[in-house]
Order: sequence, then C-alpha cells, then structure tokens
Amino acid sequence: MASAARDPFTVPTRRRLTTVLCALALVAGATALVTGPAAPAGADGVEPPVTEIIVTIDPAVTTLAAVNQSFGTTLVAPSSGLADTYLLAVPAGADAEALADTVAVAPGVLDAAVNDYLTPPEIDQDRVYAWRVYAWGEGTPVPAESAYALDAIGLPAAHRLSTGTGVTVAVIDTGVQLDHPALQSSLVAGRDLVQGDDLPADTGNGLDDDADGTIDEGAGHGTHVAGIVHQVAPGALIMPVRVLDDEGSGTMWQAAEGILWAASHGAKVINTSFGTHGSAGLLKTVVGRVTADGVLVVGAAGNDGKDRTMYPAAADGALAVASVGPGDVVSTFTNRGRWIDVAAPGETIHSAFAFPAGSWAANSGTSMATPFVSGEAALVLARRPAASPAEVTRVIKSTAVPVDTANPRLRGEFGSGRINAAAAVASA
Ligand SMILES: [Ca+2]
Ligand SMILES: [Ca+2]
Repeated sequence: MASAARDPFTVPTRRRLTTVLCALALVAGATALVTGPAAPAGADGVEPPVTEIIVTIDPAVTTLAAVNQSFGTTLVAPSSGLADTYLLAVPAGADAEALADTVAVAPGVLDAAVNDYLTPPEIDQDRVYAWRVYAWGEGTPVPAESAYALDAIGLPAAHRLSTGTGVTVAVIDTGVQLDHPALQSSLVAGRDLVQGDDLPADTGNGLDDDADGTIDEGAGHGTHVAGIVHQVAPGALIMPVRVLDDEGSGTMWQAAEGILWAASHGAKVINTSFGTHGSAGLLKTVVGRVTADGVLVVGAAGNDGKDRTMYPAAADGALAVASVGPGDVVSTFTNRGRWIDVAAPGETIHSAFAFPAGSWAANSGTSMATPFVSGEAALVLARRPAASPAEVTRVIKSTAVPVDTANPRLRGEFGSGRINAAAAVASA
C-alpha cells in the first residue's frame, strides 16, 4: 500500500498555500492496521522558480499592452471573474519577485504580485503525519478514536432537522476520487484547473515531482476533505475543484480561479483546506467578490501551532477554522489568534480516502476541521436557503460553545469556540 505514505501538506521553501492534513490510518480488511512509510522530516520540496506575476491595472490610466511593452511580460490568462486582472509570464531569466515590485509602482498599476505556490497545511515536511487507512466497506464502523467528532457537534440531532439537501459545497483541493462509493452519488460536475479539464480526479502519478523524498504526498487530501463534508451534510451536493496537484502544490492564481469557478457554477459554500502565509491580495479580492455574491468561504487556519494568519481563511468575509480534539482541548498543531472565527474537531478524523481507491482513512489537521464547518453551513442553508454568508456565519458563531474553560491559557484565541451543529440547525 504505497498510498499510506501521503502525509502532511506544508508550505516548504516558498510561501506555498498550505493545506492542513494530519494523520491517517489504513486498515486492510477489518483487522490489519497498515501505517505507511514516514516521510523524511525536514526535506523541503524544490519548487520550480516562480515565472508569473498577477497584475491588476486601472484601464483609465494604462493598458495591458502598455504594461507588457514596458516590462517584457506576456499574457498567460485574464481573470475569469475579476476585471482588469491578468496572469502574466515574466521574460526568460527575469526575477519574478523583483519584477513584480517594479510593476507594482508603475503608473496605472493597482497591484502586482508573484504567482506564489500554495499548499495544504498537512503537506508540511517538518510535521510528519501518518495517514491511517481502512479498507472501505458498507457498515464499517467509525473507529472509537474518531467518533468523538460527530458527537461533539451534535450531528445526530442536527440530522433530524437537516441533512443539507439542495446545497452545493465546493471542495477546492487536490480533487476527489470521483467513483468513491461513499461520495459518487453526491458529486456534481467540477473542474480541474491543474490539468485544464473537467475531470478533477484525486490521483497521483507515482513520481516525486517536487523532489522532497515523498511521492504524491498531496493526493488523497481532497477526497478526505470531501468525505468529511459528506458525513456532516449527507444530503448536500459536493463540487470537486482541483487546484492542487498530487504533491499538494498549487498557485495563488489557480486557487483564485477555482474559487471563482465554484461560485459561478452554483456552489453556496466553498471549502478551502489550504492556504498561504504570504501576500494574498488576489485571494482577499476573490473572497470579497464571492462573499458579496452570496457564497460563503470557509478556510483552514493552518497547522503551525501558533498565531499566524493564513489566507484565504483570514480574509474578510471568510470563516477561519481552528482545530480541537476530544473534550474541546485545542490541537497542538492548530493556528490560533483573534482572527479565528470558530473551532471544529480536527484530530483523528475518519473519512473517505483515495489510496487505495475507495478506502477510508483517519488524519488530523485544520484541513479536517474546516469541512465540518462547511458541512454545518450546508445544514443551515438547507433550512434557510436565502441566508447570506454573514447570516450563516452569525448562526454558526452564535451557537458555538466557548472553549476557554478547557484551554485557560489560550483564552480568546479560538473565536466563538467549537461549533455545535445541532444548535445551529435548530436556530436556523
Ligand atoms: Ca513529493
Ligand atoms: Ca507526483
């Protein structure tokens, strides 16, 4: 089971979008527990140099042609949803960062930044999480170590009032195993922005493309996240949008395009279990845009174990989600701070997995906590389809349970506290 090696998504050398994944367990048959080979700690991936910049202009002052002429850049693509915003290739040999700084202060340029890499927080080579994988089977019981999560948020009671029927949740991630038996019937058409096609499958190529010593460490992340949304909101539809490759790496532009695509194709909730610690102007703009259009963005807080903002979670309008374990004790890996909105279970979370195909696995991370909140939002929206992102946020936050008592040394660092889906649905 070579698959058991998929590990932490992190943001290695460059400011990649960090996805937050943790430990998964794989059990073959009903008995054998198989743990994959550990990833070599500290082996940072080697990302190719950034060769693109993202530029927004004021068309009353300048033109794209004038920018390209001045700086030797060439158009790669216009934004699919933002006016006057372009992805440009820098001239061969040019330093993208330096060029972005120069372009940013040119007349008529409103913003210019490098098209940085992004990754899920779990893909962090300094933090080795082991996926624990279980073979798929109808009726496979949720392991006891994982059952606390569903109880903590009052899911059985919530499901008596809502299962999320009629609400589409987009999972912007590594794709989803499209024929996974747990998910197949819930999936709607999605988009693969890594390969540029309509099949956002969550697959690996068997190669260590980023030369960090771990093969396809990103693959499986999106399937696991989608499986959590499905457990929380089994009546909701899931829209897979692939912006991260099998090494867990994507770009700011791909993430932004994925969010825009989902919002314009019917998603009411967008799950972003990845992020960047770097300059995220484009992501802030995109979150603002889709929020104004009535779409709620839910984002992982990150797995750095400290007060460190990650985008899109920290963007205005997005719901930032931290992680707690049993008893509402906050996870050692979770990011924290005044910018956090809520916390959700994120330790040893049992969900669908793609390696081997059709399996289940357990993992930990703020990437796992985030889809609990996305699923909760779907439960609320099924009851109140016209609710705005701000109204859904208000319901989720006002019904959350404070965690200060369980974490006295971290008072005020986890927003409104741990979500309570039963209370949220009852008050929706
Ligand atoms: Ca790798
Ligand atoms: Ca690969």
